[in-house]
Amino acid sequence: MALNATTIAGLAEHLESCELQARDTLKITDEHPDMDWDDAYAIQDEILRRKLARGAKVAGLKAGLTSHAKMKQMGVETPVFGFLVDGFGVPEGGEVKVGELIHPKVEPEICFVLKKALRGPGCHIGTVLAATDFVLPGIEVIDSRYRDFKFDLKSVVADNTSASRFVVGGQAQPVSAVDLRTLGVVMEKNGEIVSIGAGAAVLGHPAAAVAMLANHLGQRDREIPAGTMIMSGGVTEAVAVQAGDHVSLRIQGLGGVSLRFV
Ligand code: 0L1
Ligand code: MG
Repeated sequence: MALNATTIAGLAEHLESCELQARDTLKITDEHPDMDWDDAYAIQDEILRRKLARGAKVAGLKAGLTSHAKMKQMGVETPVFGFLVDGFGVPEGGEVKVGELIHPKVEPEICFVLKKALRGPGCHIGTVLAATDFVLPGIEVIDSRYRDFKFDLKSVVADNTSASRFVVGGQAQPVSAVDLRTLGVVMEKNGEIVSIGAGAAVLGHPAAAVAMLANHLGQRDREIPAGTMIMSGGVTEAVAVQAGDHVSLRIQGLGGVSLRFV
């Protein structure tokens, strides 16, 4: 690691304050160009520790930048991983207050809920499917704390991969009931289709993103516990939203979910 504990704690406090106060910042690698991946995930861990100390509960995990559309949109080539806490969750059809956010965008997600823990290394699509209880649709609201979404991957990881709000719902199905590669995904904003995709847009198979997450955590001697909900990454590029927008997502065979921005 290139950063000491004091610097990591200070950067976590800075990024979380930006999140809580809806204030943007320049990417942190501008001042810490030597920051490495372990530093980036240590800052993210410290943000989680701060939230848990205030009573938050982990609500799930996320993989990000797992589709070519998202990678191209953000000019990057590697998936990243983050966490969700209960305060990020929005009820189905519920409201997201844009005044609490900086520059929110929405993306359609295929979400997995595990019945068995997954521990890497060595996880693959097969082990993920065997460990999955059900899949269901979700909308992730991302809100990078970096000005104009200008960042590099280490800065994004430190910023908990832009995690902000999410909704899950629809019609949960066992993985045996769907072909996760050909699942059609349609997202609408204010009644107009804004993105269309299929499950295979996520690393060829969305379970591959969950396997990558398990292998990533395995390198840190951690696992994905049974019962965890995992967002496997935006199927399409993210779409900007503002107050007054209504966003709905339908995923073939899994029903739909929606959000209103106020
Ligand atoms: O969920 C995601 O795809 C996170 C992406 C992080 C970068 C961004 O803010 O687009
Ligand atoms: Mg996402």
